Amino acid sequence: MFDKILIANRGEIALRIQRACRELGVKTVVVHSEADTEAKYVKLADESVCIGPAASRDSYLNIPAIISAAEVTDSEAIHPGYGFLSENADFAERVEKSGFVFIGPRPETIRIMGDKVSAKDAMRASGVPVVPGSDGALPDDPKEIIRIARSVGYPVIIKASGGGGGRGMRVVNTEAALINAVTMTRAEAGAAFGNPSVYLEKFLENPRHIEIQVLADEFRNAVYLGERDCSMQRRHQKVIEEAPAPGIARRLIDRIGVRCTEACRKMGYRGAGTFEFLFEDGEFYFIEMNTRVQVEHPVTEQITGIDIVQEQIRVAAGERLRFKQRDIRLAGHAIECRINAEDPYKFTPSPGRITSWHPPGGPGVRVDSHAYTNYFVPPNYDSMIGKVITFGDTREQAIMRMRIALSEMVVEGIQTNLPLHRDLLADSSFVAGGTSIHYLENKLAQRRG
Ligand code: MV4
Repeated sequence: MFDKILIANRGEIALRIQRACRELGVKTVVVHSEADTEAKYVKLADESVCIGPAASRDSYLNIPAIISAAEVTDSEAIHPGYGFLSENADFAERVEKSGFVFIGPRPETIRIMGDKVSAKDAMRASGVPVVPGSDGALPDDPKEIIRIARSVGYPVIIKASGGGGGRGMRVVNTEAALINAVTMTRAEAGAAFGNPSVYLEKFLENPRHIEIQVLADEFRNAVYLGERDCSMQRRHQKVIEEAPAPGIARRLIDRIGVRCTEACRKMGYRGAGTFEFLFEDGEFYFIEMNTRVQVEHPVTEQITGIDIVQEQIRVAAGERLRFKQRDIRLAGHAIECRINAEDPYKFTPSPGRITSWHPPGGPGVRVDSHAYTNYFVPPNYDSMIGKVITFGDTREQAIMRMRIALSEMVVEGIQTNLPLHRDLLADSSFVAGGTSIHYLENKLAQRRG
């Protein structure tokens, strides 16, 4: 096991990684910006290094500063958390070239998954079902593009190979609009990602977002830890996640999960990863793979009893996975509400000083947050200030516990989205389960109109 790990992130995930390290007996170094100097999780770390001003590009995205911090503190490995540099293949490569372990997959794997066309190619090769479409980048010839779209059938969606997470996409309903949409998406993709390559897919109109969590070691052992339903989202920002996904037969999930682990073995995948699928009419369609730990990993931890962050660190240190697929047992149900410092219905950010912070507690309640009374939420970063996770034997119990947790929780001094969460936990469609990716935006539009 490592002696010391550097955490190249901030906020709740920096604290989460620190806790995993403590349990493993690993010392921690936290790097931070000038805006995060006073944060309690920075003071809790064994060591901390200020790596630059508040702006992310000068601190949390400053690769030379992070590598220097690892050198001066004699760290052995770097955990990138989520966001920031976590899926930057060049960063992973420079970490390894500098003699440190990157806690995540090999740089080549990150690069393949970062290019959505090559990611889909890799999945197809392993028998993971993908959305029907161009099976590769679109050619230049308009006649060829028209032929492909006809064979797929309208509506179609044009996506940038270098995009992902909802960036660089355009829906096309008719042949008349096709070529212009391809031209525009190419131009935007070239400017935004330095890669004008685009591909085409059948547009699924009312899917759910279901993702499968995997863990793999460097000896080609891989397991899947069930699925998460992340359909409750607004503008590609997830709001509530849960595990398991309501109403999907276990044998269907198992069939896809096995394919995901086969893909991991074939790629030589190492670490934690997530296969994202759209689920419609009983079928799974792969869209993207995330090569990092995700915000919503706790719901999977609660139903499997596996500490995903500790396992990431163990496999990065060269250990073998400590369980086989038959050892993975799913029990109960978990729900996560992301708590954001924002106006609950206008969604404008609400940074500032938290004058009182009363987190919930009791049976089946977990709070992952770096916030506290008198904590100042900086305006420079993502607005998420924590996560409330509840779990129970059944979905009904997890829902009841979440309602109680949300009713107990008090945050003063800033606005939060707690009122939205209280609304959603009382929403009859949410309670019934199985809402699509468009549900929340439609609900919010009705509220307005
Ligand atoms: C799609 C789709 C419908 N059909 N692809 C958006 C984020 C990116 N990961 C992929 N996205 C979508 N791809 C096809 N062929 C609809 C979306 C989509 C979406 C997906 C997951 C979660 C929320 C979403 C919100 C809008 C659109």
